[in-house]
Amino acid sequence: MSNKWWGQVAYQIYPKSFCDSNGDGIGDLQGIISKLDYLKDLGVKLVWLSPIFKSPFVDQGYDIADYQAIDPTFGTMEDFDELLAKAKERGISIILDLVINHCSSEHEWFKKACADLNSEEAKYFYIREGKNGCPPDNLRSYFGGSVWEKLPGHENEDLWYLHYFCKEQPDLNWYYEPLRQKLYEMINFWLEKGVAGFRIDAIMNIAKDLTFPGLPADAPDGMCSAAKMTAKLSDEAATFLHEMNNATFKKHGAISVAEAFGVNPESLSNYIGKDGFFSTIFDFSARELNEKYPACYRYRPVSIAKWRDTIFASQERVNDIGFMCPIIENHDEPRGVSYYLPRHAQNADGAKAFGAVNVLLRGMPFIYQGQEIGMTNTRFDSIYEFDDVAAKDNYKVALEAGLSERQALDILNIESRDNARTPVLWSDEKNAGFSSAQITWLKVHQDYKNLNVRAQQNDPDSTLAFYQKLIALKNNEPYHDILTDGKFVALEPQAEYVVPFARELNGKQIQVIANFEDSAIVHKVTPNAQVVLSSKSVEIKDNQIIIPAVCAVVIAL
Ligand code: TEU
Ligand code: CA
Repeated sequence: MSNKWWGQVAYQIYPKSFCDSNGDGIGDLQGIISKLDYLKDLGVKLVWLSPIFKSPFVDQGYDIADYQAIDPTFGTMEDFDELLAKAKERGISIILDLVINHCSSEHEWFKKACADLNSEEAKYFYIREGKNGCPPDNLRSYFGGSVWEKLPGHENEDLWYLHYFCKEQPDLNWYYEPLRQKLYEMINFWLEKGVAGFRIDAIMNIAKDLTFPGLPADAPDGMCSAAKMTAKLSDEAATFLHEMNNATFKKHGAISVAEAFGVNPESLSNYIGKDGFFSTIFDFSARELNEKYPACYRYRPVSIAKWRDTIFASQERVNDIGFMCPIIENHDEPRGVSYYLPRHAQNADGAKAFGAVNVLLRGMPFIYQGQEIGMTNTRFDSIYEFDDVAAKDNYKVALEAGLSERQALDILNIESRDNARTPVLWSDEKNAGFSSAQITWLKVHQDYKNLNVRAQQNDPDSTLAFYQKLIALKNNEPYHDILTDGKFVALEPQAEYVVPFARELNGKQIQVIANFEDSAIVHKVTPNAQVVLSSKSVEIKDNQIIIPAVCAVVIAL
């Protein structure tokens, strides 16, 4: 049995919403420890924890105030060590979230920089003179407004600092080598503690044009999205990424999974090839279809047919280069079943069929917490129920663009990151068994009475049971090798909403046919075909399978 990381299935935990052990309404490390057997039974071998470090939580922990301290909200370093050890006992490796494009404005580095412009720490940030009282350039933050903010303590001077995300997330100056060494020391601290590696946050943004020229405006506000500058500089980060890999991950044989938006396709082999900067990157090609900048109210729905064509092109491009991580959702995206599937498939049947695609595509799939039970978008009835800094900005921009409050709220219900951040649904008890608190930090999904882990754990036909079978198929013989190393081959869709592909190795084939149509399709097979797994009952008759509406079939040839 290969121990190749891409032969595994991974899982993302958003700690604030996973499980609350002490009744404060917020998830924590002891809550995760209490669910390790659940994760073992699911069959996942690698778990990514979204940030658990000291933070003021302006961007839900992606604003780190101390890279080597656990935030008390989540527990203590002893809790973390216990989690690491108990996960290891269950064959589960832990990777942490490496947020190094920026830190928190509460970090001591930034406080020292503001207190003394001649300090060493002042060189860790981008502090620049304005232009006659205006920001140095016209870039717009990912969270709205200028990427420049007046430097605290110097408000009556024309001094600004750079933040590609919110103003409480000052960008770190990667062009200052001592800062990079500080970051590498921190990375090695965690690797020496026994974490298996990292998911690397927003890493393409570390490349900057130090002349800060700005870009032509992409909206009436006269600004241009910072994402466009990052895309323009996408090959600039290479030197830093190569240096970081050699100074940290490579030395420890660690796995590194980068959140790399906008990688230049010609440079992909530098990122995920044999000697790539990273072990792998997430496949965001479907997410990137929806150019949400400068505002999410301009989103365009992405059909499962468009999703298929985009992901298939990405799979074919990567076949001979390396491996990526297929996802259908994460903590930054709405639930995949709600976002990509036609309305008649936004249910358990659709969740199972989409799961078959996610888990069996080539690469290391990440399942996002709650995806395995078929969680869909949560219904938010007021802007005050949203928590996300991006949601609040998108709402403001939508109203400024002339949309009504109802229209803006409807779009946030489709697009907001909060859709993925509501508590995991463990049972039909209060707060869906997530917490014993009076209220939870974010509202609980409206369907928790029927849609929850406990209701599915004893149901062999549940979404959860189907995910366990899918993951077991990949984890075990006889299909582990073909599902690990098998080439991706796109098959001809029998209809618009069909996602058909194969994995090929040494003359053998595993076919995955996911039918998201609202009617059955016919799939022709060769005489030696055998149905390995199916989300609804099917049979092979006269060398063909009638695949019912909203059903996925896995066939061995
Ligand atoms: O996201 C980086 C990022 O560029 C996209 O996720 C996008 O900008 C964001 O979703 C806004 O819509 C990473 C983290 O995944 C995200 O949660 C953080 O907010 C962000 O970096 C800043 O650390
Ligand atoms: Ca708690």
